[in-house]
Amino acid sequence: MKARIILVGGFLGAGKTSLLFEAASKLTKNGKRVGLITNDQAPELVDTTFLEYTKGVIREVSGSCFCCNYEGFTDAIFHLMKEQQADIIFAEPVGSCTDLSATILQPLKKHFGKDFAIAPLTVLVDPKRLSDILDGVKSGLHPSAVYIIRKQIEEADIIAISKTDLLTSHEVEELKMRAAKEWPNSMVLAISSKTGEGMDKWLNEVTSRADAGSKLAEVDYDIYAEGEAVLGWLNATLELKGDSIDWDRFAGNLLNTLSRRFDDSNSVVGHVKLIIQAGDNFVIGNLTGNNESISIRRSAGIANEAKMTLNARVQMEPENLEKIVLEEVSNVCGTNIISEILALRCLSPGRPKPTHHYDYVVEMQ
Ligand SMILES: Nc1nc2c(ncn2[C@@H]2O[C@H](COP(=O)(O)OP(=O)(O)O)[C@@H](O)[C@H]2O)c(=O)[nH]1
Ligand SMILES: [Mg+2]
Repeated sequence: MKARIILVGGFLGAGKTSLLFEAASKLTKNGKRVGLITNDQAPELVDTTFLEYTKGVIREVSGSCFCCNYEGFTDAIFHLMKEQQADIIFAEPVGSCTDLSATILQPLKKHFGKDFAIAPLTVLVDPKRLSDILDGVKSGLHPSAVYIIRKQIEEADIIAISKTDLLTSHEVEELKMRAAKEWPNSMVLAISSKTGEGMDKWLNEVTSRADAGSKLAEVDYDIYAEGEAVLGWLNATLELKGDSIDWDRFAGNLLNTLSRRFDDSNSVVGHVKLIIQAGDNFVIGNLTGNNESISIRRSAGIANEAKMTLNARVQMEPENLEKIVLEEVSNVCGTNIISEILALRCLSPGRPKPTHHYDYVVEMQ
């Protein structure tokens, strides 16, 4: 059996990592050898740390997105296939990335169509963002960032509405119908990683179909570059030490104060996530919009020492983002917790320069 590569795209906070976590855990339990490829502009990724808990095998491609580091991406695929014997490889591109059909799927089909199977491109969309887009409502996101989301959906083989546990079944059906009307050439599915609803149907599609990259979106790279450049990007890892600290509470307090600071400066949050590991335990915290969007899952318990990885993508200058994050870490640590920065990268993504760009759909033999 050929290995299979499954790409799951979608904007920051859409639910990609949560879906991959559940899918990888499920397939691993069923005896599959699962590989996972994470991706970011810089190392120190919360997603990589989190996905390590699935028992899958992980490869992180950092320093550039998949499309601009196609070699790095294909090296990761071959490593997982050959060295780790992975049967199924999930890959999560950077949330602000689009044009994956032209820059990743077509070249993969052309170069490696005989080496591994390539699943249809799934693009996850948060239901609130999707209905805002369909209603033409400005959610505070820069118009060029909204452009990126539209292009992501446009090129999808499968549009997957995420977090359906937050909607009534009537709302889910209505949203599915509206999406199907707007993008009639794509399959529209609805999934909740939280309840597992829709998961088997989606897994069935991506593990059996081979029509990857059936369409191309026409992407204006000036607008795309602007949509990415408006985001400040921060990845940091810190060592934290104190005396019997409640790390779940610490995670909640930090996300709360950060959220307030971003709201005060009218800076729209793409995604702020953190993972705190204390011994064998971990807590993962997310902020995907305003203060109400804070979610804290799992528990790191009470311990003296912990390691925190924090990733923030916020619509503001990177220097300002770094200043706010460091100030609030220091405030929440107070006099009880000593923090030491182990790694810190802060940037604004440069103009995307894909390794390959196909202007036609490669047919699979
Ligand atoms: N209610 C609910 N929340 C979800 C679901 N999937 C993801 N989330 C939340 O959405 C936020 C972003 O999730 P994540 O998987 O990191 O998104 P990514 O940036 O697309 O990888 C987190 O707070 C998750 O807990 C879901 O099915 N239901
Ligand atoms: Mg993710």
